[in-house]
Amino acid sequence: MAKIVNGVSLPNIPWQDRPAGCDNVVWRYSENPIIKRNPAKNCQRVFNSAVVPWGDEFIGVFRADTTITTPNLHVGHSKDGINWEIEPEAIDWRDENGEPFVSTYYYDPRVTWIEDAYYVMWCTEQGGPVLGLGKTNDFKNFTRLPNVTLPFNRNGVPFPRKVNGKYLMFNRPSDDGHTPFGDIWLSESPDLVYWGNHKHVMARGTNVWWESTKIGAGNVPIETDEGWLVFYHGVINTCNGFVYSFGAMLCDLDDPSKVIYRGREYLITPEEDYETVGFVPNVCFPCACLADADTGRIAIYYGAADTYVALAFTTVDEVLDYLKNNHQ
Ligand code: BMA
Repeated sequence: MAKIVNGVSLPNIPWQDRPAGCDNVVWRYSENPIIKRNPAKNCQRVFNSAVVPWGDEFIGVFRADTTITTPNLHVGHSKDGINWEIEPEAIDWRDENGEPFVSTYYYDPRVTWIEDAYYVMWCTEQGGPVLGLGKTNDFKNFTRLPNVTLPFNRNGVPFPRKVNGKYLMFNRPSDDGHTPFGDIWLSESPDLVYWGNHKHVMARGTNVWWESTKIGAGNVPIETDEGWLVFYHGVINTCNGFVYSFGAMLCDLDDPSKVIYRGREYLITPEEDYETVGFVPNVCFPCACLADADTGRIAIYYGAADTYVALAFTTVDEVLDYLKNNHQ
């Protein structure tokens, strides 16, 4: 039995057992999508969002596209991790002196507790898409730190703790368009400001077509006694455009640039109407997981068709067992 390490007990994690007759490693919540169109004022489409436990409840940072389509980040609250209330006003980011620190867009947030605060990493604008970083302790006051990359980089995922004395993040150097290429890289920092020692982790697939165009880390890595567990999106370019699926990988605990297992198949690919029909059809894009250290249950939050938030389930054992038997 694989174990979650440095995790929390989450007896109230959203959960459904695998449906009878289904033998998928990851299975969808039957009432998906959990966030539908226009869930709050100023939020026309909410997707690709990040959630964390908050006392006995849950809280999160949500990507919300507006009536001018430009995305903002909004706080959302939930008692059960399924029914969410999204705040109508976007997060009011301030710099370390309390002055407004405004960018033209904010998207694909990840959130994790690191040492003293909840840190948010997302894609923002500074001469092109770059990764932004900020922190909060109360989800009311948000402080921005300097942006962490040069252009162009739009997929950043922080680790929940230092490894060998360094903060880490997965990221994906890319281009200024819709990025027809992209691999997963690991960067480290002594202070969350200066980032370097960049290491190539994993290239897009070659003979495995579902991830042949680009790949990008999804959730903040889940620490298990066998390695860091990460769901990652993989993209294929079809004659009708990109299709985003997701699979899983396990990285070395001491050096996460080393991939122990990379799953061969996708675990979720667009199949349901809410995944295949929307603002951008055929997108399943994981940005967050909740994980219960007691049972090994995992709830995966993913954006569907750049329009909805959806939920899927698995367990640490199921995924690791799968990765051991079906890796590339
Ligand atoms: C990526 C990002 C994601 C989006 C995806 C599919 O480049 O913009 O936010 O889900 O494209 O449109």
